[in-house]
Amino acid sequence: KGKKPLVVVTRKLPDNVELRMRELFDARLNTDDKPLTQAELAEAVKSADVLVPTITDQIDASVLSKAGEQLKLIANFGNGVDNIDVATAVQRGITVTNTPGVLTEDTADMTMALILAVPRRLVEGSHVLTSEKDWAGWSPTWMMGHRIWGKRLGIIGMGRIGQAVARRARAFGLQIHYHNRRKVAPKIEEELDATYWESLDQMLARMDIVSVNCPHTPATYHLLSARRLKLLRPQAYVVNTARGEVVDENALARMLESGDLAGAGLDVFEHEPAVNPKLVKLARQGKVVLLPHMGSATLEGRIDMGEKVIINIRTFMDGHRPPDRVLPSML
Ligand code: 8YV
Repeated sequence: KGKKPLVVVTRKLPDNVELRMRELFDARLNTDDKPLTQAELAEAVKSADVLVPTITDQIDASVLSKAGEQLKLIANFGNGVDNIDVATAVQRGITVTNTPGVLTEDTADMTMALILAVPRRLVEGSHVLTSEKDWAGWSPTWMMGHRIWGKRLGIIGMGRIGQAVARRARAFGLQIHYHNRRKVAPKIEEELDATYWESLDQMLARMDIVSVNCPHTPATYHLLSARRLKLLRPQAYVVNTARGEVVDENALARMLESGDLAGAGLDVFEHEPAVNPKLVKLARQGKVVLLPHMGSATLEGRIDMGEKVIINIRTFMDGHRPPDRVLPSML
Protein backbone atom coordinates (compact mmCIF):
# COMPACT_ATOMS: atom_id res chain seq x y z
CA LYS A 1 0.00 0.00 0.00
CA GLY A 2 2.07 2.86 -1.27
CA LYS A 3 5.12 4.20 0.48
CA LYS A 4 6.80 2.33 3.30
CA PRO A 5 6.89 4.26 6.58
CA LEU A 6 10.15 5.92 7.57
CA VAL A 7 11.08 4.13 10.79
CA VAL A 8 13.98 5.65 12.74
CA VAL A 9 15.62 3.21 15.17
CA THR A 10 17.91 4.92 17.67
CA ARG A 11 20.19 2.02 18.66
CA LYS A 12 21.73 -1.10 17.14
CA LEU A 13 19.33 -4.07 17.37
CA PRO A 14 20.07 -7.78 16.80
CA ASP A 15 20.92 -8.45 13.14
CA ASN A 16 17.81 -10.42 12.22
CA VAL A 17 15.55 -7.75 13.75
CA GLU A 18 17.28 -5.11 11.65
CA LEU A 19 17.05 -7.32 8.57
CA ARG A 20 13.31 -7.72 9.04
CA MET A 21 12.88 -3.99 9.61
CA ARG A 22 14.74 -3.25 6.38
CA GLU A 23 12.39 -5.61 4.51
CA LEU A 24 9.23 -4.14 5.94
CA PHE A 25 9.98 -0.46 6.38
CA ASP A 26 12.05 2.38 5.10
CA ALA A 27 14.25 1.72 8.14
CA ARG A 28 16.87 4.18 9.24
CA LEU A 29 19.11 2.16 11.52
CA ASN A 30 21.85 3.31 13.86
CA THR A 31 24.74 1.16 12.73
CA ASP A 32 27.42 2.58 15.01
CA ASP A 33 25.16 2.21 18.11
CA LYS A 34 26.12 5.58 19.56
CA PRO A 35 23.16 7.02 21.49
CA LEU A 36 21.60 9.96 19.67
CA THR A 37 22.01 13.39 21.27
CA GLN A 38 18.88 15.38 22.14
CA ALA A 39 19.57 17.52 19.05
CA GLU A 40 19.82 14.42 16.85
CA LEU A 41 16.58 13.06 18.30
CA ALA A 42 14.86 16.38 17.61
CA GLU A 43 16.16 16.19 14.04
CA ALA A 44 14.98 12.57 13.67
CA VAL A 45 11.38 13.25 14.72
CA LYS A 46 11.07 16.03 12.12
CA SER A 47 10.91 13.43 9.34
CA ALA A 48 10.24 10.05 10.97
CA ASP A 49 6.82 8.43 10.62
CA VAL A 50 7.70 6.06 13.43
CA LEU A 51 10.37 6.44 16.10
CA VAL A 52 11.82 3.37 17.84
CA PRO A 53 13.65 4.66 20.91
CA THR A 54 15.20 2.83 23.85
CA ILE A 55 15.81 3.65 27.48
CA THR A 56 18.84 5.76 26.54
CA ASP A 57 16.66 8.26 24.65
CA GLN A 58 14.83 11.00 26.51
CA ILE A 59 11.73 11.62 24.43
CA ASP A 60 10.70 14.68 26.40
CA ALA A 61 8.39 17.59 25.63
CA SER A 62 11.21 19.49 23.98
CA VAL A 63 11.99 16.66 21.52
CA LEU A 64 8.27 16.13 20.91
CA SER A 65 7.78 19.82 20.15
CA LYS A 66 10.08 19.32 17.15
CA ALA A 67 8.06 16.40 15.78
CA GLY A 68 6.63 16.79 12.32
CA GLU A 69 2.94 16.18 11.56
CA GLN A 70 3.83 12.80 10.06
CA LEU A 71 5.12 11.33 13.36
CA LYS A 72 2.25 9.21 14.59
CA LEU A 73 3.87 6.35 16.49
CA ILE A 74 6.60 5.94 19.07
CA ALA A 75 7.23 2.19 19.36
CA ASN A 76 9.52 1.90 22.38
CA PHE A 77 12.07 -0.91 22.32
CA GLY A 78 11.57 -1.67 26.00
CA ASN A 79 8.95 -2.32 28.60
CA GLY A 80 9.42 0.71 30.85
CA VAL A 81 8.29 3.92 29.17
CA ASP A 82 9.78 6.34 31.71
CA ASN A 83 12.07 7.58 28.91
CA ILE A 84 9.03 8.99 27.10
CA ASP A 85 6.73 11.87 28.05
CA VAL A 86 3.68 9.76 27.22
CA ALA A 87 1.13 12.42 28.22
CA THR A 88 2.64 15.02 25.90
CA ALA A 89 3.00 12.48 23.08
CA VAL A 90 -0.65 11.45 23.35
CA GLN A 91 -1.74 15.09 23.51
CA ARG A 92 0.05 15.61 20.22
CA GLY A 93 -1.84 12.68 18.71
CA ILE A 94 1.13 10.30 18.83
CA THR A 95 0.51 6.68 19.82
CA VAL A 96 3.03 5.10 22.20
CA THR A 97 3.69 1.36 22.49
CA ASN A 98 6.08 -0.80 24.55
CA THR A 99 7.21 -4.45 24.64
CA PRO A 100 5.56 -6.13 27.64
CA GLY A 101 5.56 -9.83 28.39
CA VAL A 102 8.59 -10.95 26.42
CA LEU A 103 11.19 -9.91 29.00
CA THR A 104 9.31 -11.03 32.10
CA GLU A 105 11.04 -14.37 32.63
CA ASP A 106 14.54 -13.12 31.79
CA THR A 107 14.22 -10.22 34.22
CA ALA A 108 12.83 -12.53 36.91
CA ASP A 109 15.79 -14.88 36.36
CA MET A 110 18.21 -12.02 36.91
CA THR A 111 16.31 -10.91 39.99
CA MET A 112 16.52 -14.42 41.42
CA ALA A 113 20.21 -14.55 40.54
CA LEU A 114 20.79 -11.42 42.64
CA ILE A 115 18.61 -12.73 45.48
CA LEU A 116 20.93 -15.76 45.57
CA ALA A 117 24.20 -14.01 44.78
CA VAL A 118 24.18 -11.37 47.51
CA PRO A 119 23.43 -13.39 50.67
CA ARG A 120 25.51 -16.34 49.43
CA ARG A 121 28.48 -14.11 48.51
CA LEU A 122 28.80 -15.46 44.99
CA VAL A 123 30.82 -12.64 43.44
CA GLU A 124 32.99 -12.23 46.53
CA GLY A 125 33.80 -15.93 46.43
CA SER A 126 34.70 -15.79 42.76
CA HIS A 127 37.06 -12.88 43.48
CA VAL A 128 38.95 -14.99 45.99
CA LEU A 129 40.09 -17.24 43.18
CA THR A 130 40.72 -14.58 40.57
CA SER A 131 42.55 -12.04 42.74
CA GLU A 132 46.31 -12.08 43.18
CA LYS A 133 46.22 -13.61 46.65
CA ASP A 134 46.10 -17.40 46.97
CA TRP A 135 43.16 -19.19 48.55
CA ALA A 136 44.22 -20.35 52.01
CA GLY A 137 41.80 -23.27 51.84
CA TRP A 138 38.56 -24.35 53.34
CA SER A 139 37.61 -23.91 56.99
CA PRO A 140 34.31 -24.33 58.84
CA THR A 141 33.86 -20.57 59.09
CA TRP A 142 35.07 -19.83 55.58
CA MET A 143 32.86 -17.58 53.43
CA MET A 144 29.74 -17.93 55.51
CA GLY A 145 26.85 -16.15 53.92
CA HIS A 146 23.25 -16.22 54.97
CA ARG A 147 20.58 -18.78 54.33
CA ILE A 148 17.94 -17.96 51.72
CA TRP A 149 15.54 -20.75 52.54
CA GLY A 150 12.74 -19.80 54.92
CA LYS A 151 13.40 -16.08 54.69
CA ARG A 152 10.78 -13.47 53.92
CA LEU A 153 10.89 -11.87 50.48
CA GLY A 154 8.97 -8.62 50.02
CA ILE A 155 8.18 -7.88 46.39
CA ILE A 156 7.37 -4.27 45.54
CA GLY A 157 5.22 -4.34 42.41
CA MET A 158 3.32 -7.56 41.73
CA GLY A 159 2.89 -7.27 37.98
CA ARG A 160 4.13 -9.81 35.47
CA ILE A 161 7.75 -9.61 36.60
CA GLY A 162 6.93 -9.54 40.32
CA GLN A 163 4.82 -12.67 39.93
CA ALA A 164 7.54 -14.43 37.95
CA VAL A 165 10.00 -13.59 40.74
CA ALA A 166 7.54 -14.94 43.32
CA ARG A 167 7.21 -18.25 41.45
CA ARG A 168 10.97 -18.70 41.40
CA ALA A 169 11.44 -17.59 45.00
CA ARG A 170 8.82 -20.04 46.22
CA ALA A 171 10.80 -22.89 44.67
CA PHE A 172 13.77 -21.70 46.75
CA GLY A 173 11.71 -21.87 49.92
CA LEU A 174 11.24 -18.15 50.45
CA GLN A 175 8.04 -16.81 51.98
CA ILE A 176 6.36 -14.44 49.58
CA HIS A 177 5.06 -11.03 50.66
CA TYR A 178 4.16 -8.17 48.36
CA HIS A 179 3.09 -4.58 48.15
CA ASN A 180 1.20 -3.36 45.12
CA ARG A 181 -1.26 -0.62 44.29
CA ARG A 182 -3.92 -3.26 44.60
CA LYS A 183 -4.24 -6.85 45.71
CA VAL A 184 -3.73 -9.35 42.90
CA ALA A 185 -6.46 -11.82 41.99
CA PRO A 186 -7.16 -14.38 44.77
CA LYS A 187 -6.24 -17.21 42.40
CA ILE A 188 -2.74 -15.79 41.86
CA GLU A 189 -2.30 -14.99 45.56
CA GLU A 190 -3.18 -18.56 46.38
CA GLU A 191 -0.93 -20.03 43.72
CA LEU A 192 2.02 -17.96 44.97
CA ASP A 193 1.06 -18.31 48.64
CA ALA A 194 1.67 -14.57 48.78
CA THR A 195 0.74 -12.20 51.60
CA TYR A 196 -0.46 -8.74 50.59
CA TRP A 197 0.64 -5.65 52.50
CA GLU A 198 -1.38 -2.55 51.84
CA SER A 199 1.17 -0.61 53.86
CA LEU A 200 4.62 -0.66 52.31
CA ASP A 201 6.05 0.71 55.56
CA GLN A 202 4.72 -2.19 57.58
CA MET A 203 5.96 -4.74 55.07
CA LEU A 204 9.47 -3.29 54.93
CA ALA A 205 9.93 -3.55 58.69
CA ARG A 206 9.42 -7.32 58.54
CA MET A 207 11.31 -8.42 55.42
CA ASP A 208 14.66 -10.19 55.03
CA ILE A 209 14.96 -9.42 51.32
CA VAL A 210 13.16 -6.72 49.37
CA SER A 211 12.91 -6.86 45.58
CA VAL A 212 11.90 -3.83 43.53
CA ASN A 213 9.79 -4.87 40.53
CA CYS A 214 7.55 -1.89 39.86
CA PRO A 215 7.82 0.63 37.02
CA HIS A 216 9.28 4.09 37.50
CA THR A 217 6.46 6.63 37.42
CA PRO A 218 5.97 9.94 39.25
CA ALA A 219 4.19 7.89 41.95
CA THR A 220 7.09 5.45 42.46
CA TYR A 221 9.99 7.91 42.28
CA HIS A 222 12.02 7.31 45.47
CA LEU A 223 9.34 4.95 46.76
CA LEU A 224 12.20 3.49 48.79
CA SER A 225 13.06 6.86 50.29
CA ALA A 226 15.64 7.47 53.02
CA ARG A 227 12.83 7.28 55.57
CA ARG A 228 11.48 3.97 54.25
CA LEU A 229 14.92 2.40 53.88
CA LYS A 230 15.41 3.04 57.59
CA LEU A 231 12.41 0.81 58.30
CA LEU A 232 14.37 -2.17 56.99
CA ARG A 233 16.14 -4.39 59.49
CA PRO A 234 19.96 -4.21 59.47
CA GLN A 235 20.03 -7.87 58.33
CA ALA A 236 17.95 -7.06 55.26
CA TYR A 237 18.99 -7.06 51.60
CA VAL A 238 17.67 -4.90 48.76
CA VAL A 239 17.51 -6.11 45.16
CA ASN A 240 16.57 -3.83 42.27
CA THR A 241 16.13 -4.93 38.67
CA ALA A 242 13.43 -2.35 37.90
CA ARG A 243 14.56 1.26 37.77
CA GLY A 244 17.18 3.07 39.83
CA GLU A 245 14.87 6.03 40.38
CA VAL A 246 12.54 3.96 42.57
CA VAL A 247 15.23 3.85 45.28
CA ASP A 248 17.00 6.82 46.87
CA GLU A 249 20.40 5.56 45.77
CA ASN A 250 22.38 7.92 47.96
CA ALA A 251 20.47 6.95 51.07
CA LEU A 252 20.86 3.27 50.17
CA ALA A 253 24.63 3.67 49.73
CA ARG A 254 24.92 5.49 53.06
CA MET A 255 23.02 2.76 54.88
CA LEU A 256 25.12 0.00 53.33
CA GLU A 257 28.24 1.92 54.28
CA SER A 258 27.18 2.34 57.88
CA GLY A 259 26.09 -1.28 58.22
CA ASP A 260 22.42 -0.43 58.63
CA LEU A 261 21.69 -2.80 55.75
CA ALA A 262 23.32 -6.18 55.06
CA GLY A 263 23.72 -5.85 51.31
CA ALA A 264 22.22 -5.07 47.95
CA GLY A 265 22.03 -6.45 44.43
CA LEU A 266 21.51 -3.70 41.87
CA ASP A 267 21.06 -4.00 38.13
CA VAL A 268 19.77 -0.44 37.69
CA PHE A 269 20.91 2.99 38.89
CA GLU A 270 19.48 6.44 39.36
CA HIS A 271 21.78 8.20 36.92
CA GLU A 272 22.80 5.54 34.40
CA PRO A 273 25.42 5.04 33.15
CA ALA A 274 26.88 6.78 36.22
CA VAL A 275 27.07 4.64 39.34
CA ASN A 276 27.40 6.09 42.81
CA PRO A 277 31.11 5.72 43.74
CA LYS A 278 30.08 4.64 47.24
CA LEU A 279 28.29 1.64 45.74
CA VAL A 280 31.30 0.75 43.62
CA LYS A 281 33.48 0.83 46.72
CA LEU A 282 31.01 -1.39 48.58
CA ALA A 283 30.99 -3.80 45.64
CA ARG A 284 34.78 -4.06 45.86
CA GLN A 285 34.34 -4.96 49.52
CA GLY A 286 31.81 -7.61 48.53
CA LYS A 287 28.83 -6.02 50.25
CA VAL A 288 26.89 -5.37 47.11
CA VAL A 289 26.63 -6.92 43.67
CA LEU A 290 26.34 -4.44 40.82
CA LEU A 291 25.29 -5.25 37.27
CA PRO A 292 25.18 -2.83 34.33
CA HIS A 293 21.43 -2.95 33.50
CA MET A 294 21.40 -6.41 31.96
CA GLY A 295 18.23 -7.85 33.52
CA SER A 296 16.57 -8.52 30.19
CA ALA A 297 19.73 -8.78 28.13
CA THR A 298 19.36 -12.14 26.40
CA LEU A 299 19.64 -12.61 22.64
CA GLU A 300 16.27 -14.38 22.62
CA GLY A 301 14.65 -11.60 24.63
CA ARG A 302 16.01 -8.84 22.44
CA ILE A 303 14.77 -10.65 19.31
CA ASP A 304 11.33 -11.06 20.92
CA MET A 305 11.34 -7.36 21.80
CA GLY A 306 12.20 -6.51 18.21
CA GLU A 307 9.34 -8.68 16.98
CA LYS A 308 6.95 -6.93 19.36
CA VAL A 309 8.09 -3.56 18.04
CA ILE A 310 7.53 -4.74 14.46
CA ILE A 311 4.04 -6.09 15.25
CA ASN A 312 3.11 -2.81 16.91
CA ILE A 313 4.31 -0.81 13.91
CA ARG A 314 2.61 -3.04 11.34
CA THR A 315 -0.69 -3.16 13.20
CA PHE A 316 -0.66 0.61 13.57
CA MET A 317 0.22 1.12 9.91
CA ASP A 318 -2.67 -1.16 8.93
CA GLY A 319 -4.97 1.24 10.71
CA HIS A 320 -5.63 -0.84 13.82
CA ARG A 321 -4.89 -0.28 17.48
CA PRO A 322 -1.45 -1.74 18.22
CA PRO A 323 -1.49 -4.53 20.84
CA ASP A 324 0.87 -2.80 23.27
CA ARG A 325 -0.49 0.73 23.29
CA VAL A 326 0.42 2.68 26.43
CA LEU A 327 -1.96 5.34 27.74
CA PRO A 328 -1.13 7.98 30.36
CA SER A 329 -3.89 6.51 32.53
CA MET A 330 -1.97 3.22 32.73
CA LEU A 331 1.05 4.84 34.33
C1 8YV B 1 16.07 -2.55 28.47
C2 8YV B 1 14.25 -2.47 30.27
O1 8YV B 1 17.27 -2.49 29.14
O2 8YV B 1 12.37 -2.91 28.97
C3 8YV B 1 12.82 -2.33 29.93
O3 8YV B 1 12.08 -1.63 30.65
O4 8YV B 1 14.70 -1.99 31.25
C4 8YV B 1 15.13 -3.28 29.35
O5 8YV B 1 14.47 -4.15 28.55
C5 8YV B 1 15.71 -1.19 27.96
O6 8YV B 1 14.70 -0.56 28.65
C6 8YV B 1 15.41 -1.18 26.52
O7 8YV B 1 14.98 0.10 26.12
